Amino acid sequence: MCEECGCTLPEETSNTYSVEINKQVSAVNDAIAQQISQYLSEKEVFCINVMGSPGSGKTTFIEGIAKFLDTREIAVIQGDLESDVDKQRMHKINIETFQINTHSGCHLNASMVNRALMDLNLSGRKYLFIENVGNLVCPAGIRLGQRMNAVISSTTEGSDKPKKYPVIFMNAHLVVISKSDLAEAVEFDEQTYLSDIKNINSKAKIIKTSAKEVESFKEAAHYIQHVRAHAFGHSHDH
Ligand SMILES: Nc1nc2c(ncn2[C@@H]2O[C@H](COP(=O)(O)OP(=O)(O)OP(=O)(O)O)[C@@H](O)[C@H]2O)c(=O)[nH]1
Ligand SMILES: [Mg+2]
Ligand SMILES: [Zn+2]
Ligand SMILES: [Zn+2]
Ligand SMILES: [Zn+2]
Repeated sequence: MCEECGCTLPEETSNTYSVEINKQVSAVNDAIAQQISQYLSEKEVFCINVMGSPGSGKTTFIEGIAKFLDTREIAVIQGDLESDVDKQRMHKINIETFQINTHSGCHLNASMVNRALMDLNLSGRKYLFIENVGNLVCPAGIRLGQRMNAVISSTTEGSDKPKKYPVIFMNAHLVVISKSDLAEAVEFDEQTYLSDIKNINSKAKIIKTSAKEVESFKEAAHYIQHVRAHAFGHSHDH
């Protein structure tokens, strides 16, 4: 059973005892996340928790926006059940990356991020991207010390995702509609999608991207730059 998100908690065992354990585990996680947040803030490293279904385009998103940022200013933590495939992709574009393998774990937690931070060199970094385990449910409520939640949601998953998985969208600062080049082929209903998001979370910034179009990642890169400047009180042009 996952005591953090409680995702595999069978109904008959979700008694007061397991609910209590769940709360305690979550309090410990939040305390570590708070420390991470403070540590990163002191260094003015802006942390983005990149979430979304398996294959939605999370790694592609980081690759895409890295083209509009200085890669020396980026560090990445990759979370996957197994393999270092995504870490290798980051290395290909010269981004320092720490790979976490959760084995059966359905999301990252703050103590995993804490471990990764012991290894990562943050000097000169402005951005820390944490690519969470591909999952539209469990990562939603687990704090990692991030300043921004980005949900990568691809057209190929269908336009009903905000309605069916509201929690992750509710907490998103940035929603990226990825694979927009495939929208027509999969009959993605953008109007329904956008109006559902508006109902769930009217403040989320929504950006469309396509891996086939390098320029489509520019807006997201600038948005992240901009929010970072605000977060650390830097003066900047609009
Ligand atoms: N046509 C098209 N394909 C895309 C786009 N973005 C990603 N893909 C493809 O979708 C697949 C998954 O992309 P990734 O970026 O690896 O997705 P991910 O969310 O990081 O996947 P996991 O880490 O395994 O959860 C790859 O084959 C990509 O080439 C896009 O905008 N258009
Ligand atoms: Mg990936
Ligand atoms: Zn969990
Ligand atoms: Zn889970
Ligand atoms: Zn501003």
